[in-house]
Amino acid sequence: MGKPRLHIGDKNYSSWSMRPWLALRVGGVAFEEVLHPLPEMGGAKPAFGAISPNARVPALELEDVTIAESLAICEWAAEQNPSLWPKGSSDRALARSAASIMHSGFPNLRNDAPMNIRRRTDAARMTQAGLDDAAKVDELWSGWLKRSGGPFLFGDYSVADAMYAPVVTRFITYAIPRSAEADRYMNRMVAEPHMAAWIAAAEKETRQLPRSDIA
Ligand SMILES: N[C@@H](CCC(=O)N[C@@H](CS)C(=O)NCC(=O)O)C(=O)O
Repeated sequence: MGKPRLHIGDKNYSSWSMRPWLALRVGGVAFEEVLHPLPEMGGAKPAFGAISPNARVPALELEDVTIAESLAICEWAAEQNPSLWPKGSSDRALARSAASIMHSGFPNLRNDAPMNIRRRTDAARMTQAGLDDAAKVDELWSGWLKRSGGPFLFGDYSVADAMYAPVVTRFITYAIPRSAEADRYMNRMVAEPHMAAWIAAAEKETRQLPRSDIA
């Protein structure tokens, strides 16, 4: 079989694509990436329906099936390389819980502060609900780091870190206030070579999405 193909959106904007891309890269799982421009708000929808069962990216195309949903793709990556989840059963359960909390949560933070790696603006544009979501993320990160002793949320880099990676970039883009512990974690995350490579590629992209760049 050829390499799995990961369909992703623009690296500057596609937060959901970033997560499994990181899990696959950190896990050392070989794959090809296929980048599809994300649609403009109200613009013509690209043919993501032909790529993925949920008509969204990311999607991982295997020989026999295509896997939709970022967290499911991360789980597949962790089946190829089990070190993407912590070893101990309680730690593994907690890391899975952390990843699920991110996958289903923090809607106000996501709405107020769409991922835009290149941009530098400020948190004044965010609602109190969005800032409250960010403060909750900070509290969770700090608690998990205290419990594990770091350097990543559950010790070694895990799927949980990949799931929170786009939030790290949002804290930077929107200069969201954070604790010293969260700041140190963010510095470790952006220095991680695969995340640094994604950020460098995002910074080279020139396409703009007005809903994120002008709003
Ligand atoms: N729950 C999905 C969310 C995927 C998602 O919303 N992807 C966005 C790009 S980051 C998308 O495909 N948007 C295209 C559209 O809305 O038509 C996941 O975890 O993968």
